[in-house]
Amino acid sequence: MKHILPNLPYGYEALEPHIDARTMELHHDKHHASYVTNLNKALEKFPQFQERSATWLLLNLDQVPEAIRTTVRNNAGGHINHSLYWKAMSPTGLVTPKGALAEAINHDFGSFDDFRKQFAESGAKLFGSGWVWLVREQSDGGKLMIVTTNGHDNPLMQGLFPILLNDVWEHAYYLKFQNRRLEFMDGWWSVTNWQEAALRFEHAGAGVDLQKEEQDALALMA
Ligand code: MN3
Repeated sequence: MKHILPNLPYGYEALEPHIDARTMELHHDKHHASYVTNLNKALEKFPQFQERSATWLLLNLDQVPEAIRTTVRNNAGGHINHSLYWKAMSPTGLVTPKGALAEAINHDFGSFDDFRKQFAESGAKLFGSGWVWLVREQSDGGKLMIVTTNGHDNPLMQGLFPILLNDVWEHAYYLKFQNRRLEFMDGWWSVTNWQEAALRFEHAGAGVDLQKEEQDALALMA
C-alpha cells in the first residue's frame, strides 16, 4: 500500500487573497507531494511497515528501523499535517466557531478574541519551521490548549488531539508575505474552516484509545 497525496478540496485560487494561488500550488503539488514520495521511498526496503498508516508510523517511531526513523518522522508528519491543513481551510467558512466548540473556546481562553491573540502569539514566537495548533486534551472534559510543534511533529505524539492547525513554515506564506508571518496568520482567520474544527472537536471525546484515535484521524482525512 502506498501513501497517496490527497487532492486539494478546492482550487489553488480559492483562498485568494489571503493565500495566493501560486503558494497553494507549490505547497500542495511540490511540498506535500515530496513528503508522500519520500515516505513511500523510505518504506521501500521495509515492506513490513508498508501497510501501516502514516499516523501509526508517527506514533510508533520506536518500532521504526533506526535507518529510516528520522525520514519517517519528518515525512509521515508532513503528510499527516498537510492532509489536515487543507481541510482546516475553506473559501466559504464560518468567520467564527459555533456551538459546543465556541462555548469551549470561551470557557478555556476567556473569549474568541483572546483565543485568536494567543494563537497568533504562539505562532509568532515559534522559532524556525513548525505548526501552531488548537488541541484538546484526551481526558474527560478535555481542555482546549494552544501548542506549537517543530518540524512536522503532530500533537498526537504528546497525546493531544488536533482540532485546528496553521502552517508557519515559510513555504506557507513567503511568496506573498515574505517575513510578515503575523500578517499571514491574521488573514488566515478569513479562510479558517470552523465546520471542520467543530467536527474534530466532537470526535476528540474522553478516553479515546490510540487505535480508535487513528481510525478517527484517518476517517476525517478520507
Ligand atoms: Mn507546509
